[in-house]
Amino acid sequence: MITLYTFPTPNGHKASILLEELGLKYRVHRLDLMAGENRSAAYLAISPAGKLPAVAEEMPGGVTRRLFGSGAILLHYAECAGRLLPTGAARDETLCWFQFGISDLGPIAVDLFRFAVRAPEKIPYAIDLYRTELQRYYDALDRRLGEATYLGGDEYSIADIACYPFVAVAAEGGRLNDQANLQRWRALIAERPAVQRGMAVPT
Ligand SMILES: N[C@@H](CCC(=O)N[C@@H](CS)C(=O)NCC(=O)O)C(=O)O
Repeated sequence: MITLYTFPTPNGHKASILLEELGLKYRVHRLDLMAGENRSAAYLAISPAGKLPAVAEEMPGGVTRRLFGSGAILLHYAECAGRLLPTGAARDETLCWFQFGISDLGPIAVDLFRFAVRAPEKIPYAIDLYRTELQRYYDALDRRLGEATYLGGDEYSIADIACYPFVAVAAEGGRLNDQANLQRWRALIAERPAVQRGMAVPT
């Protein structure tokens, strides 16, 4: 059985969308961040920096597999299932946009949130820097989606899952008005029943 340790955030939603898309059976453990559960010794044994999402999977022979970070979770289960990661010509583009979602789009969106919303003291330089950088990423996604249906090409893949939750947050905030291709793609992904279920985890 797979246990998904998560919280309602874009990084957590990447993992729950993936598990829903693959139809894998899993139980959800909603981390109590307010109580510091993600910094407990038990959770640090699964996710060494106390970050979510993470997965613990009971394997035959009493062994537990742990995976931490949305990227590792997406890649691992897509490879195991032989789905959502093309093996042919689209693999390179899929991996590039997958990585873009994990290491560019996600971290910059989180940093903008920290400086623009969370920071007790608002620093205009930092807010402008992250807002401009994030805009640059939305523009890159928009150009790519002007030439292909999905980020990897003709097929829906882990590249789309790696980017979608952060794009959905931007769309809800009314920040995608100039990116028609990105809006078209967001609506297409949002229609998927597995995406709708994954975005509702944890309840
Ligand atoms: N690179 C990681 C980033 C994970 C991350 O930053 N998770 C945030 C939630 S979106 C978190 O764990 N926040 C709680 C904390 O930092 O204590 C991934 O893609 O999963």
